Amino acid sequence: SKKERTLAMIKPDSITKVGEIIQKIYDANLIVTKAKMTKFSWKQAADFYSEHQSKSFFNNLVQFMTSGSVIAMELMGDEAVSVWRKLLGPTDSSVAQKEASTSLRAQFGTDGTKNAGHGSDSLASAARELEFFFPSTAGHSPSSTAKFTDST
Ligand code: YYY
Ligand code: MG
Repeated sequence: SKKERTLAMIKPDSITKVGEIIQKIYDANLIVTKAKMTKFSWKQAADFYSEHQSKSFFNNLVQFMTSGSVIAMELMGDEAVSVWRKLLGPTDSSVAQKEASTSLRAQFGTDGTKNAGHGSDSLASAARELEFFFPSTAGHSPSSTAKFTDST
């Protein structure tokens, strides 16, 4: 198995569960190597989910993602991308709640939109999404890379 990095996010509905979620991450042999608590603007949430901009659920999704704070984390470990998505469970929390094995979306999510967390779906997505929250500055001017710099 190979060491990977992935972007995990605790969504606004589960922000108070951060302790339990970090414990599950640790129990799954992943470590949190970066973390940031922040709040999406409408534009930032729409940019983050731009692959879904043509979907019927897009406005509901952006509405939910801007409804409170989120915690973005870089996770590292063997097969981090798939291990974290497995911890999350099925996208729709009501489906997750019907599965035999428990998952974060089963425990903390509500429905197909309010579903507790996000996980990158591939190494390419992970690279893009990690850069979104934790921009590297090497070889770039800060203004062109700081996509998620707090305004305060
Ligand atoms: O990667 P994952 O989060 O499991 O699902 P996606 O298909 O990428 O959808 C992203 C996000 O959009 C999902 O976590 C909730 C929301 N969503 C929704 O509100 N309604 C749907 N029918 C499908 C997805
Ligand atoms: Mg996805």
